[in-house]
Amino acid sequence: MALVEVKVPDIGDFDEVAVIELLVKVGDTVKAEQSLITVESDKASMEIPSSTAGVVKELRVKLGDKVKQGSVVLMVEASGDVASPSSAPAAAAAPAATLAVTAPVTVSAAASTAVSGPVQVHVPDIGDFKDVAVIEIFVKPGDVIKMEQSLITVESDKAAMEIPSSAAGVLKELKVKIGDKINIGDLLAILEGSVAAVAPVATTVASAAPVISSLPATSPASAVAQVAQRATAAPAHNPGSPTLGLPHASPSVRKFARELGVPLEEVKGNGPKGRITQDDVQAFTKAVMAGATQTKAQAAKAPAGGDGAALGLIPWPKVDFAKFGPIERKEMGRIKKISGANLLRNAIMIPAVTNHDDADITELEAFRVSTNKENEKSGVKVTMLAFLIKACVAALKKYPEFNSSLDGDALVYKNYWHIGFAADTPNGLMVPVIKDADKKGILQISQEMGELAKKARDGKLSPAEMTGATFTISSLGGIGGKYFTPIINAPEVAILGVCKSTHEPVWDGKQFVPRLMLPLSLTWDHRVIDGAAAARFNAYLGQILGDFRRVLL
Ligand code: CAO
Repeated sequence: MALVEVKVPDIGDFDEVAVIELLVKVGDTVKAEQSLITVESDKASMEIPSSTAGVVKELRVKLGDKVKQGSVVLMVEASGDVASPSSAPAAAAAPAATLAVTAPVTVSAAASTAVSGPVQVHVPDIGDFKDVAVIEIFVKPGDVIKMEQSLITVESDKAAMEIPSSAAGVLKELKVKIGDKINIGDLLAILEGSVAAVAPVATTVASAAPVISSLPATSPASAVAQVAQRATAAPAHNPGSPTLGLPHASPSVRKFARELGVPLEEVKGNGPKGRITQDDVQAFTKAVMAGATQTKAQAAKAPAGGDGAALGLIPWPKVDFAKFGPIERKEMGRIKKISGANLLRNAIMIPAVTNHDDADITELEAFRVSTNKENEKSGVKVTMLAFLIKACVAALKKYPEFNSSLDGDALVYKNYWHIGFAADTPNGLMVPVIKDADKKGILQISQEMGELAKKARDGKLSPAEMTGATFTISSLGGIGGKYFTPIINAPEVAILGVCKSTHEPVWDGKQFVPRLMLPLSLTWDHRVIDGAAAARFNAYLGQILGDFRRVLL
């Protein structure tokens, strides 16, 4: 079978365009007309199709190479299905013909004339493209349209382009909708008002400056200035932010995204110059499926307190309890409702894991009891929770990711240590915060805790006293229990649950001795923290509680 050179076809006025994407690799079987590479100039990008079918034997270009008409892209072992001269080159040259009219050169302000009244905007000369589909509409009736502002995007199977307005004014009527197939001369829109319309002669040229693929539309007046700028730095894709044009992606990637229903404007591009690649679309899809991220549409539909419908769950069971016995219905309090909605979100959205461990607090408890005796008259009672707060600060400093928060794809490490503690109140669960716990001693922490817990029970906590925590401790030690699985207080990434200490027989290497063991349950966000780090955190916490002198090491 013959080895065939596949060359860059006629790409019009475009000379020395950069290869920004390789869409095939050696060993791939390609069809005639299949896209092989994407090239990009400062104004447009397009995919270069294969003129023949076969197996790719050698790639003659790499990312960043500059190519022009006639450059060899790759060597193909032809399967015999070589596109006929009449069809293949023509098809390959189709985008080229379009590109040839994209030069933003000819219109000057002098070409414009002031007119008023309704102005029809037609589809300009878009080259060889016929019956191209409208895939995006940027404007709506009532919008004030500037000259050359992009109105719609059309897309063929090889390229996409924005169609600019040939006039300025208020949009009265849009004559196309998504999915419509359009051709040169079709009526696009009717504008009204005192408008400056491009003179007819210029219209054909200037408004025939469609911007292919993803770069924003260029106004002729500013085109020359922008050319130099874009030649070195194409606009970086800023996911999530409103853009005038399309996200920075090739037509095939956009088609791929459309097929999956992926909102491309929310995908972060990791390709050259922030370009969105097929891998980026796949990674975004996986993240959404795994629940690690949400599309904006999903976030908008998220349940407030919910019945689970938005999560695709079966409805909450509705039972007529009165059928089974006497009942009394009481509306839940405000705090319970608020904390309930927060707990639900945190339980659903955080991939949480809990590690259980025990700390030997025999000596620490003896110290606590003696400290309380010494300070009897001060009125400040020291409980184990104050020591736990101090020990947690030390562990958070040693393992800073536990003191961080997720912000998109970034972790925010906080260089302050504000510790929240869950307080049981008649109105429900409240979490007052000990600010700057790293700078405070056990006695001060105990005193503040007492005051904050009282305020919580009296419903007198200020918002400032309940915000800013970097880590939370939930202690049920005064009540009982062995272990439990506390729910992380987002946007924190971990929480420590503490239960009642008990004397247990512990093997000291020779014999069992009675030791006071404190059960610890650490829940952590698996997106941020690994199991090994969590085990180390717990182990270190246990060591400190066993001997606080370790904090000094
Ligand atoms: N093991 C054994 N005893 C413990 C202990 C532990 N881990 N922690 C506290 N105790 C003891 C104290 O020493 C105290 O004993 P004495 O009365 O004999 O001195 C007694 O239990 C009561 O302590 P406390 O609960 O008043 O004090 P605290 O500092 O431990 O806790 C506060 C303060 C506000 C956190 C607590 O009162 C509280 O509200 N806890 C509940 C938190 C909660 O609801 N968490 C669940 C959240 S998830 O739904």
